[in-house]
Amino acid sequence: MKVFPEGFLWGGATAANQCEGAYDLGGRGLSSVDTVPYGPERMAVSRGEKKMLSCEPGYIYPAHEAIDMYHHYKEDIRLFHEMGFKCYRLSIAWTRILPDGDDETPNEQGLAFYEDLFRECRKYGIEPLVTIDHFDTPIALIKKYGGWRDRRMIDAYVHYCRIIFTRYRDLVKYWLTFNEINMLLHMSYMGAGIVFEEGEDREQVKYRAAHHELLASAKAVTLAHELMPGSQIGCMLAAGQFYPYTCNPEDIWDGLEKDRDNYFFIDVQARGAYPVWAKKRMERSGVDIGLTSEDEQVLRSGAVDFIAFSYYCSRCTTADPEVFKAHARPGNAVFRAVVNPYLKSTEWGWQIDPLGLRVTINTLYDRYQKPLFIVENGLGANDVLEEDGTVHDPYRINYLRAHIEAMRDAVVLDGIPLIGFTAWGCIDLVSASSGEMKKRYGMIYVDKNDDGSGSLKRYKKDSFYWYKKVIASNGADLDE
Ligand code: BGP
Repeated sequence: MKVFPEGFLWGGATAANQCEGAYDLGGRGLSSVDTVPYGPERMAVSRGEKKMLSCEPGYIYPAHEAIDMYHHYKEDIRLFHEMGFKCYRLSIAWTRILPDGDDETPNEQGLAFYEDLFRECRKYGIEPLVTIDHFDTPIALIKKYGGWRDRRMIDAYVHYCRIIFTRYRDLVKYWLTFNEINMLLHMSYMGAGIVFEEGEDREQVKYRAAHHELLASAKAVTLAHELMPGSQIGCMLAAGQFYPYTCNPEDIWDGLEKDRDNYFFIDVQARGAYPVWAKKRMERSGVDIGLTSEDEQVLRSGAVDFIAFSYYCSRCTTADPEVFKAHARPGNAVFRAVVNPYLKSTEWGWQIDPLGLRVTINTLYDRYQKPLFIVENGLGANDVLEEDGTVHDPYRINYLRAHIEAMRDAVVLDGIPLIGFTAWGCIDLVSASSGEMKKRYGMIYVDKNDDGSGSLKRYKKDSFYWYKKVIASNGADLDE
């Protein structure tokens, strides 16, 4: 059965800070994620509520070694090829290229590292999909400017883009400007290098930073088209529709407003202008982003070519504070939401909703009419490595199968143009929200533990063989 279009980009996704390690090798400078510790303070640092701009004694910083892909990338890409990957999404660590974020001359060792990595992909016919900034702000720029709160970040970012576009124009066609750009509202240090100061208006700081990232993104799109004709450059949303908890119109409105918090970013990146409601909303809450007519021109000419997104789960919301209190998602969740009683949850409390993926795909296409790309989806679970080196992960296969089926329905039944699907953390890596290794997403197991111990040896899980079959059949064979 022919289901997915010819050339559909099947593959996997990672991010530099979650897998490379070698944080102080090859001339690399310190980056925001390098100072986000494992343990109870991680969320406060990620949100910009606790200042930690250097590595302090007594803490574990998972990004420092991660799974040491810096030294294992040839082996890892070979394994991706064995699975049949057509595409590999990765991010460039800004400070490998520019250790201080805005150095005049780039670091040749960093440039050479990615050049070799891209060549390795090309050798196997794997299309690289590159995230320019995946939770990655150079510490030197955080110290100099206070992160993306400052407009001068835009020039630093464009300078970085010019360097990588020029160097990799013959090796990379697909680019993403910022990973999960809407995350800066929730994890402001991770998403924008922001540490809040005592008593400052946080909404004002966040939306200014958002405006600066949106301008930087638009400029990157324009520059990419100029320097790399034929390149495709996209935005990237942490997606997942908000469902109203009941059909009470108050809940419907609440859902619409919460969705707008996220679409706010993509509306600008896809259409090249702020929507009317966004301007009014900022005006009502006294937020001034410093929008000029020149900015409007920049945004207009820098609309993206495609919409990429991550999807793990849908979200559920209520306008009633009592209902919220009674049903709030447990733990330190990134998105505030209530538990959807119709859905099961993962070990980490993320609700499993494959049909929600079809809902999300359709909503995004209705809204933007641009090709879509699912660049993250997967299940974080506590896998067991057996004595004989096998890992049995039927739960991951079930999760992925159900989501690929929903994606197939969106493509085949609804006719939505989808460029590809890259499963998140195709090889085990550090969890962004929790810093854990034991929250594993991979089809390849890496022997590395939360306390930093482990041989770093790679093992194929059952899902490895299953995904290989899925890709070989272009999505027609989803059976185990
Ligand atoms: C997204 C990020 C990724 C990744 C993923 C899974 O928010 O883009 O970096 O980590 O979520 O989340 P986690 O690692 O917190 O389980």
